[in-house]
Amino acid sequence: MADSWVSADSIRAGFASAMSDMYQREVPQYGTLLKLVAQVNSEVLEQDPALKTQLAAAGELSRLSVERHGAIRVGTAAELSTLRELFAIMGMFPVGYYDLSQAGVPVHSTAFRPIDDRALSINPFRLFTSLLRLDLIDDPHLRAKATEVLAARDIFTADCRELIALHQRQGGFSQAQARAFIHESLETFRWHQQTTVDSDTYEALSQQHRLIADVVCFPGCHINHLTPRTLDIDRVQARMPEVGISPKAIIEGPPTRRVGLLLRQTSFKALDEPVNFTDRIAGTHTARFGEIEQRGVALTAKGRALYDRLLQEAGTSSDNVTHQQRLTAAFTAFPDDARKLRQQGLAWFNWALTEKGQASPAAIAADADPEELIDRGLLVATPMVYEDFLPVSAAGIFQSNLGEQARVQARGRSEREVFEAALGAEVADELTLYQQREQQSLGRCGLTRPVSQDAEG
Ligand code: OOG
Ligand code: NI
Repeated sequence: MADSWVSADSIRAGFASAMSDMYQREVPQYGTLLKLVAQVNSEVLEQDPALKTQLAAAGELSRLSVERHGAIRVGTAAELSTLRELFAIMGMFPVGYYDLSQAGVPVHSTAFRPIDDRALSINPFRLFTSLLRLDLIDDPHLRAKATEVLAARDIFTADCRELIALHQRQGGFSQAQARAFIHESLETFRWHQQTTVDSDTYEALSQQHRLIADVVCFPGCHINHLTPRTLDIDRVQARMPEVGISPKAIIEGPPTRRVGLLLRQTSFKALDEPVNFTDRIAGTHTARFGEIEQRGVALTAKGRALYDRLLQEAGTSSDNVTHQQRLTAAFTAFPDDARKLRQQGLAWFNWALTEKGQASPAAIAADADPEELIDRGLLVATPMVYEDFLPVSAAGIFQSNLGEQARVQARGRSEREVFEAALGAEVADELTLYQQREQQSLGRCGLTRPVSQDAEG
């Protein structure tokens, strides 16, 4: 039986595509955005054959059209740990810890995503998953009310829970079980117009923080955005108004570069959607939005520290042209050349033998200098795509979708241990994962030299 189980990769791909179909029906502007992104991506590839060749060689071309990330928010430890079990079935594991209270948002988070090269190149679907921090609600009565409302709901269908248990017993799913599992899982992330609270409770929670109302007042944890990956975010941003979408003013993250860094993102404002409260009063809720992103190279700790410093130095301005000029000026201090990025230990790369390299194994000594092998045409190094998130430094996206509101105060130490206890597992360290993948790629080329890592990072 075991060899006929459906692979986790194919369950993830099926789930990601079903989620995208559902969100297109729920939020038609997301469908419009997908079309625009697909069009811009195909134009970019047509105009830049070298990029096309590079992406194809890196196994990234095939994943581009299915590549998305999404975000969800849950209210309890039990919900989070069941999600961990559910996503494990799809080959998605918790990577990274994000303390959003630093950005004034009362949650902490991880990203469920595939971790190895093969799974990432098949379908890198990532879900940014936040756990509400009820301890950041000041009013004890309101905190108690929120706790009670959350305790009364089950965001998973009974069939979904049974399928998770079945998978744990069997160690896999048949085709029919995988289909049923995708169908049942989707229910957890569906939008509900009917809230679980009366209008006064909603208002009180919303006053505390809009995001608290978003997590507590609904029967499920609706997907709040899905984000396609574009090859030219400046172009998509410029053309969004042509298709009736008004983007936020500023593209977040680093400026345009020859070797793109980390992540650039922009979004359109959340929609006001009609909801019904349990006291039969009608209202609106604002949570769901659209976003696009352009992914660049993953940075080492040293590279990330430099990135954070330069981003801080550049500051923000309200108009995108000025903002991008300031970023570009600040980022002249960040090398924009693949070799310099490697030599200074700023970014991660995937190494592979060229045809010439494969044909001449004797030319490759285990302790050879990889840069020299590149010069001799035996080896290539491709920037490793950043697979994670930057929600704190891109706090503009959070804030633009939460409106002007008092920020919660970050308190005390990082709550990472609390988060991991709720999750029921440790989160993987993303830097370790990039380093391992780089090291493995060198190993496949017959090189044993350790990736040099600057400890000062
Ligand atoms: C998550 C926001 C994080 C991103 O792209 O940085 C995120 C949320 O709003 O729940 O999706
Ligand atoms: Ni996002």
